[in-house]
Amino acid sequence: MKTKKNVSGLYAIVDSNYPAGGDMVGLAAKYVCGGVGVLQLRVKPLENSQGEAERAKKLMLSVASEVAGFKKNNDFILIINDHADIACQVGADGVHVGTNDMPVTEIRKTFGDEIMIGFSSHSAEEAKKAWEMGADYVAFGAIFPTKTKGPGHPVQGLEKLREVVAAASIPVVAIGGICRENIEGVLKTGVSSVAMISALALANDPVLEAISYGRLIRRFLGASR
Ligand code: TZP
Ligand code: MG
Repeated sequence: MKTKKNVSGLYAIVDSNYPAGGDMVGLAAKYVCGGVGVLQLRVKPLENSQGEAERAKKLMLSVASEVAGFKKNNDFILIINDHADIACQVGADGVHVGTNDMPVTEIRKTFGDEIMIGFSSHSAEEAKKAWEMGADYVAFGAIFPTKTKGPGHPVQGLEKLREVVAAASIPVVAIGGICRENIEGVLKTGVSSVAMISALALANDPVLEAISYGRLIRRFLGASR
């Protein structure tokens, strides 16, 4: 059996709506060039209709197939948001799901032990479910206010993040509104990894930004562990 790698360091997310209509493969290439440890591809339907869900899934398959090709010459963990079947089809490392997706236990049963499973949690109770169900890592957020997830999304703050990290038996990935001004507080909680969408996608030079955040995170986690 393949040994599963642990999620750690900078976790970059390429989101189809951020920027809307952007070149997902091009941005993924930049993050890989910037040495990210983990890269997630995220394509959300723009509206609640079967046609739109199909369009989004088709786009995901095409982007994921291309980005999986980068794994030949680069060492990074590739995660597909929502679609375990696409993750397996393109040879990605894992899938990331939330409470409204295929349950973690069912993904395990269907796709086996080798697939890495990440679970999105938005409360300490939901986070606990992640390790109880057999996920490999848990994402917790939004830590800070963020426009990327849309309005009405609960903000958890650093204190709750600290509690989740202390209770967790699997790596914790912090997400939501994390940027240069607040990342040190996040790293001090003992998280394994920091996920970002806008702080990387909006940078003048996403390659340099990924390199810089990656170094900062490694330096901090290396020094404190
Ligand atoms: N889940 C919780 S917050 C969030 C997601 C997908 C958005 C993260 O984006 P950003 O731009 O890094 O705040
Ligand atoms: Mg989902």
